[in-house]
Amino acid sequence: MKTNSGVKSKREIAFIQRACNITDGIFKELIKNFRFKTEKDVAKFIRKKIKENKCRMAFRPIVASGKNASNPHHKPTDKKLTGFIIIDFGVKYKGYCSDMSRTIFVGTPTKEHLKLYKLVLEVQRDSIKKIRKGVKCDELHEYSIKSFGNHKKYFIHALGHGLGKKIHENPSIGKKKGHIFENNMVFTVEPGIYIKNRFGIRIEDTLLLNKTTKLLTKSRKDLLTF
Ligand SMILES: [Mn+2]
Repeated sequence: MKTNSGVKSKREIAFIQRACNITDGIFKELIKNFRFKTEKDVAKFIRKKIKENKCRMAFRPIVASGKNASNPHHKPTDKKLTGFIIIDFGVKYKGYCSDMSRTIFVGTPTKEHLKLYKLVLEVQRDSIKKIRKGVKCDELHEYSIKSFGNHKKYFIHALGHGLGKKIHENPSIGKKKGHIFENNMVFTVEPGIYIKNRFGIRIEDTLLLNKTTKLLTKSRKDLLTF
């Protein structure tokens, strides 16, 4: 087995599943105790919980509120939480990464907010359904863009990426050609919408392809409002 093929061993998959379970646990605690005021408050909580679980960060957590969420790589600030909040984090368990994004809402969402949240969720579900052994990764990316319909110009990054010891590994699920889904690949599917100076929405899970596609991160995806 080529180490950079994106195909993982049983042992590697078990470690990634554990990292994903810990990620789900941290998210559950986060929403149970949601009294945070700023992006940094949320990021600090996540970092504390990662340490308590004897893990490392897979990458610096992204917490992006309101306009800041229109930048997919935003760094947490002292900005007060308002509107859509993208929370993107992962842990490293025995050297193996998880990666998950959820978008929650602080305040009262409008009809447009609800409609767009639903759209991102549907694009994620429809894209996941298409994944089979032999499917070309760039064609899945293309399919997800089309699924955004009139909103496709707001989807500005790749649909997903493999992960393992590193947070970005093969396969690449974007414009790049030559990557094909195979059994025992672990990867993310993370469609999003980024409307400059307004808001952003991203929903991301870590998944395993093993005949069917299984979610390794299982946190709830209904729009939580606080
Ligand atoms: Mn990711």
